[in-house]
Amino acid sequence: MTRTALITGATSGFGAAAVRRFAAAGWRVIATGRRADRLQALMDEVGADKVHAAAFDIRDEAAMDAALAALPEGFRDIDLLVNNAGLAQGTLPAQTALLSDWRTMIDTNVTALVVLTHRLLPQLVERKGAIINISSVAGVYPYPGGNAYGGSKAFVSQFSLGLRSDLHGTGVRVTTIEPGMAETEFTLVRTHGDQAASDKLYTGANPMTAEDIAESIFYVANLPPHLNINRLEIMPVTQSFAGFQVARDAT
Ligand code: NDP
Ligand code: 8X3
Repeated sequence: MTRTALITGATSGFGAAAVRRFAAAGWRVIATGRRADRLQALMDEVGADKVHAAAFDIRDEAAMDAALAALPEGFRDIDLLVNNAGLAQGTLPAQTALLSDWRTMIDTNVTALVVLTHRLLPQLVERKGAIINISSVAGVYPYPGGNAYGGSKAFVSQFSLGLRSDLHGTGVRVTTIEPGMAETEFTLVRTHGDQAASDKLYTGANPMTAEDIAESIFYVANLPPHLNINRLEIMPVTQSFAGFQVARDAT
């Protein structure tokens, strides 16, 4: 039986790689994101029979509802929701960070994810489907400049555990994937378009790739139906933990 996944944030990075991975395995995929040209290119590449492009800003509830209402025959019965769309903006400490960046992260990473999940839960329950939420190690381990981004991802991880608890007995599976450093457009977005900063972060670090995470999403989605991975934290070998910091009196 052909299954259908809705993957948000499919115009680049993890989401685009996941669309390719699922479609290659015979899934139908609804691919979302704001950049319609990229979604069209993905659809042209993979095939309109396998991918339906739905371009909308995920923070726009009316646009989301219109896109869901306009799903074509063959893409209406959603078995898997991959909440992947998201972003970090800024690396400044909280005391100098832009409130507008914080709002953008919370509106996208938290509020939009909650709204879309709420919209799809009834049919996911009906179909004994699955939800895979893309959180981050930033939601588990604090680091300077992580402030609202880390907070938004901690919400995603905890919300996922709460969903799993509420969905007890329904057969619906819920997993949080918490990746560490992966080279995508993430740092370009975080730095408001600073390609040099993005290159500097990843050069020589052997980071994870979008395909690594797409493969993990695919693995989780294709486990036998009696198994649920609650959370999956993944880092490149080159990344690990730093110690606490101590501020000392001037001597
Ligand atoms: P990318 O920047 O490459 O992709 C982000 C995707 O999110 C894009 O498709 C973008 O589409 C979409 N998106 C962002 N804002 C909106 C919006 N308002 N409406 C609709 N879509 C939106 O980054 P990644 O692939 O790396 O990130 C995917 C997820 O993984 C994010 O949630 C990120 O926080 C998380 N993550 C990333 C890590 C990394 O190191 N790369 C590590 C851990 C987690 P568009 O701009 O076209 O709207
Ligand atoms: C992105 C991973 O470590 O850059 O969520 O915050 S990190």
